Amino acid sequence: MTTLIKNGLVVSPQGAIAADVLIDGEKIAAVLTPGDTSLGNELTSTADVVIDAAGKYVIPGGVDSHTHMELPFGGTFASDTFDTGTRAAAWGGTTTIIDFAVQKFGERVQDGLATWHEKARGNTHIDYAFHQIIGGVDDDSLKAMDELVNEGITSFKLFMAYPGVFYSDDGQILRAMQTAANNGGMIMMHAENGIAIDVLVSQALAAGKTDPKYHSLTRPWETEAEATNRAIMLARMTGAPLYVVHMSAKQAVKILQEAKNDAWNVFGETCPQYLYLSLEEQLSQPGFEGAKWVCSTPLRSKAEGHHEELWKYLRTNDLSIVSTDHCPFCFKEQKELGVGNFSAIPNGIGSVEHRMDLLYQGVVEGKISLQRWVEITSTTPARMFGLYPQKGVIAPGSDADIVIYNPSGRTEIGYHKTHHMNMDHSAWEGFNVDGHVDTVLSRGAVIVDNNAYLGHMGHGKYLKRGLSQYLI
Ligand code: DUC
Ligand code: ZN
Ligand code: ZN
Repeated sequence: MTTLIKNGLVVSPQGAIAADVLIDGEKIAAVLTPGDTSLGNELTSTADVVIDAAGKYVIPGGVDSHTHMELPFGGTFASDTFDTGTRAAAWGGTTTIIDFAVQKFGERVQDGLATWHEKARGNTHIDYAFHQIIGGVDDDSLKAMDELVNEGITSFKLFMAYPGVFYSDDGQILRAMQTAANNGGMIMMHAENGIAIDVLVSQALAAGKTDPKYHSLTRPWETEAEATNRAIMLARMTGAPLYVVHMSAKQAVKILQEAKNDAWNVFGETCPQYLYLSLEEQLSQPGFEGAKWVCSTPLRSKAEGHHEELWKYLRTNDLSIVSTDHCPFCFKEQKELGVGNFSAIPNGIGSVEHRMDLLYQGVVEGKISLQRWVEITSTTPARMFGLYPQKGVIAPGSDADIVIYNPSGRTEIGYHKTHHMNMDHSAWEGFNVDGHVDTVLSRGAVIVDNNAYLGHMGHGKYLKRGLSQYLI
């Protein structure tokens, strides 16, 4: 089957051009200058389906390179399955996710990965790939890292936080980095000083400070900046590339910037929550309400200027990617596990459905350019994690993952509005934004059109990834 998307403005990191996009089956066949009859004229005049994108942007489908479907955390599990989470992603114009397979402490890496394949296989609405969390660095898991790189899992997340759960000490981190330096893999780091945080948490609780806001106050920016610096230095010692996930403190990004300026292979990611939500406005809401916004790294103070600095770092490419760290928990019975003790609130916010819209708001407000929007939400994540040019670009031969985005549309975000995630609330309630995801194609199939869902579970395919295409 052939589909022609006509009259739209095709946006890439290089610019925006008026072009028609011809799709043949699951792939993009041609990107044509409107009115050009020298190439593909016959094909375009006989396309089975024609979609008129006049006045709209035609962009590569979003690539969310940081999600946690069904993550075990704090005695419960993230509430989105691969079914509900990828369906919500599709609604919001994300056509690929990279989720984190988990090696729990004491488990073999391969067994953790097999569990993740079982959770996802046949259950996703869009294409998906995996990173691997290494929850216990030892000889066996280091060997497994080599095996996984050959199987298309080319990035490994380590934690400097959560002692006794996912935590790795510096020696373990160094060994994993040495392994990655050797096999070409990327080390992804949750950079917070978990040992110091645990002391601050105990002291706060002992002093009767139990409200959700203390989650942020016991994880001050210094704990993120110190860990970021340490991770960079350890990576430097080994030559491993380093990708620091969910950065929220401006001081931590400043440290990363210095290493980038020295041309080291270090990269940073932030998430919509750190660009919009804050300690003052959300996490400090009265009573237990703030639990909705407990995530790690934590929401930070707007008064301290983190939010504006992060937007700036997105413009300067010191931050390369905006992913979601999608890790949803219901308020009832999940967030509520932490009533009277903020440290027992499961950490995470659900955003997989709203990332493209929330970041487009940055374009509307003049914080990033239209091209940069596409770059940080689609093209760079695809290149960073070895999926390009299959994903992240509208070009002949690439998968026909395409979003037709309407800049004149409007999206009202909220639990009873544009919310399809498996949560009983929205961390984004009341965010009404310009722009609307009108149509979404995944490998040539229209899965969302005009507020109707046309996709189905099982459509998504597993993607084996190559090495990062950013390494120097
Ligand atoms: N941070 C979160 O907010 N949730 C899951 C794990 C993490 O690192
Ligand atoms: Zn993390
Ligand atoms: Zn995460």
